[in-house]
Amino acid sequence: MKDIDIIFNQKKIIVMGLGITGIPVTKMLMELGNHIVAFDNNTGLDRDEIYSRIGKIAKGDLEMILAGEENIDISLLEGAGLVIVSPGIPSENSMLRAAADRGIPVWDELELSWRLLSDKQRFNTIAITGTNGKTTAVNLTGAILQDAGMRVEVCGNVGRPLLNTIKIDENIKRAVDDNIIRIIETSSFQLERTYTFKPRAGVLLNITSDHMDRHRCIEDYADMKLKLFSNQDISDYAIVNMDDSLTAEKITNIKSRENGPSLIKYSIKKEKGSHIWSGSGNIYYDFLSYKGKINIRDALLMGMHNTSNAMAASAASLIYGASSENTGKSIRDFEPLSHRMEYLGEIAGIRCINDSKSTNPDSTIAALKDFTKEVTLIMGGKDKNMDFLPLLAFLDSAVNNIILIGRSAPYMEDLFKSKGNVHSIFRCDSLEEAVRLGFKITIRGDVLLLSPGCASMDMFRDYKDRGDRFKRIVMSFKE
Ligand code: UMA
Repeated sequence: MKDIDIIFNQKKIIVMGLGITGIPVTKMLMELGNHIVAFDNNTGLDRDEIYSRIGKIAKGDLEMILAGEENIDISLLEGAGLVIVSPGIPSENSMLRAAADRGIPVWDELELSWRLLSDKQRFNTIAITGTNGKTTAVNLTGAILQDAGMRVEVCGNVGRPLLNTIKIDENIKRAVDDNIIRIIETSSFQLERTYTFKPRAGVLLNITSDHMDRHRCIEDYADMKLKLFSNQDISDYAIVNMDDSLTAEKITNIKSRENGPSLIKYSIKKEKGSHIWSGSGNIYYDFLSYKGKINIRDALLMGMHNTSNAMAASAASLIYGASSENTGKSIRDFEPLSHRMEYLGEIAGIRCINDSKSTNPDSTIAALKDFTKEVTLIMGGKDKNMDFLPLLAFLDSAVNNIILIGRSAPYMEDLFKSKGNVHSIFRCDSLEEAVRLGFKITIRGDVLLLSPGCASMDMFRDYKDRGDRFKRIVMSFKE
């Protein structure tokens, strides 16, 4: 029996986590007639809502257990053939450790979905990973290929599991419809429990400090990201950002592999032996049989980091047959996504920008790169044991005032006061208070920027909730 056959054999399967991935996984496995035991450590989840999201399914059945980790009965693993785990659940979880001890396979939803794809469908995959810029890069690649007339599905960590793009034919035990190009945003959490994943084009945007509460150190985190390339062979492409020092260092491993993927390197300037570079409003490319230039002058996406994202998206799109002209037009027309350097306009004489998606120090660095001493920066939130030292130089060059919020505020205040050069550091208990202070202390014509560099969950539901509230508060100053 092949591994994937297990899901067609009406078996007992464990699903860990009933969130964005766990619910469609449970639904699909029930539709195939399996007996599902689903766990979630959040005892506050609404059972009725979960049942209604799964819908009425004639086949299969579901045993739902909502309990703290310490109250979960490991013996429920008895007779189970497979565990599908949500990305946010760490491998130290007692149920996962017990499954590993018993030799029961533990897969991420990405692994499950990948095993259901046909060879042609796998050939039509682009996977994009990196600490920052993933969501912009997948959406931009999707826009380019769609504008070029192709059928595309943007999925993965972007908030839409790969499984949601798949329709299974039980007779052939595979997904149907070969003519879709799937662009998959891939996180380190997903890659951790992925084994056979082999995208035709893999893109690594950057690796900087993030999720250090989950991965023990930056090396472990980098190793997870590099799993993107580990199954690739000579028929595949590894597209990498040479401006990112850790990425540039780690790709030696890809270079030295016999029959490894074609390495396509990009950087803002040509010097780094790159195949793709930028200059005078253009992206230039010269790799394999591809050579030409793409006009990106007056693109709506701002900043050098976005030129870099555009180079990555261009490389992946050219491989799938997009032309220079179409690619340039799609990049120029692409509107920045909400909560990512989203310009809210000049309000009470102050330029306001919502960059709530910044959840690690490097994304705040990217936000500050285009400014000189003109920014009042609102930052702080839930820290993930990240390294804030590289941020200091950019605070120095771009920021006049720092307003700190959230759980990390005391730590950051100490760090910035002892090591940095920005003297105006304030602490506020709420975002409302921070914005009010921001309008008071920012000079007319300068910038009020929310770029927290931290996760949001200490004060908000998620980064979108944080950004939406920022926008509402800022807009109230219009009057
Ligand atoms: N849960 C437990 N025990 C735990 C942890 C979580 O029972 O120890 C439960 C939670 O109560 C929740 C469920 O597991 O009900 C699922 O939570 P989850 O957050 O792990 O997973 P999903 O809701 O399935 O969402 C995941 C990604 N979440 C994470 O990686 C944490 C989503 O990325 C992704 O959009 C979605 O799959 C679809 O692929 C979010 C994210 O924050 C946006 N990603 C990180 C990032 O971008 O930095 C990696």
